[in-house]
Amino acid sequence: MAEVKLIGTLPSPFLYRVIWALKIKGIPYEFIQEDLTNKSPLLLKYNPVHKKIPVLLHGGKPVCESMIIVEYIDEVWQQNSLLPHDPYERALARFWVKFAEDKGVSVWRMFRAKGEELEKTMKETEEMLQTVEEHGLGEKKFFGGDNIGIADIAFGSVIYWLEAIEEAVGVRVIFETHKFPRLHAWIKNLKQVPTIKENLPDWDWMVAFFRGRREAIL
Ligand code: GSH
Repeated sequence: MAEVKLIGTLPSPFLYRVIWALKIKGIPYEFIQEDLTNKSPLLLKYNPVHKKIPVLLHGGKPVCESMIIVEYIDEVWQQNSLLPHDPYERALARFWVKFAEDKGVSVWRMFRAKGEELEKTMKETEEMLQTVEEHGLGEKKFFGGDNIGIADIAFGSVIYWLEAIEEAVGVRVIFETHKFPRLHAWIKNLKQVPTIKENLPDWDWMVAFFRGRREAIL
């Protein structure tokens, strides 16, 4: 098996998508910690377009963009499939991945906002959660049914980080309204999957990290 390396910075939610996929597949890898305040020649060489982490190196070849990396991992290592085999189910999974990509950014806008802008981004985040609650989850354990799949990986990094961002920003509107029983059940299911549970950033450290970053930005 070609050597696998992962360039990333903790506690990036995009990085964790890739970590989870590698762990679910049982692929050993070397982690290379990147300093985003002083980007390394390695990162600039392997992701010259966006200069962002995560970057997966497989046999020396780079793959960029977290969800593209997750799909790549799923294609190369076929055990514990993350995408369904059925074409229609596959399309549905990709639909929710795209939704997470398009709408999940409101969480990061929340992190960087205050006052009216914060209110606006919280509303956008709430609308995103409402849509997932109504149309994404149904009565299923995970997006695709009984097993964790690609849409869970995409949303896991949005929702778990949202909980930490709420803590850091000091707003608890979204997660204390109990408007989202399916989402709450889903996140509980997700955190019970051993490969996820064992590979989450330390909660207190992450909240302190985001608090510090927010103070520095605003
Ligand atoms: N769409 C990208 C993905 O899914 O991989 C987003 C990756 C991303 O935003 N990474 C951040 C980064 O590298 C860290 S969380 N930022 C450096 C920069 O913007 O210069």
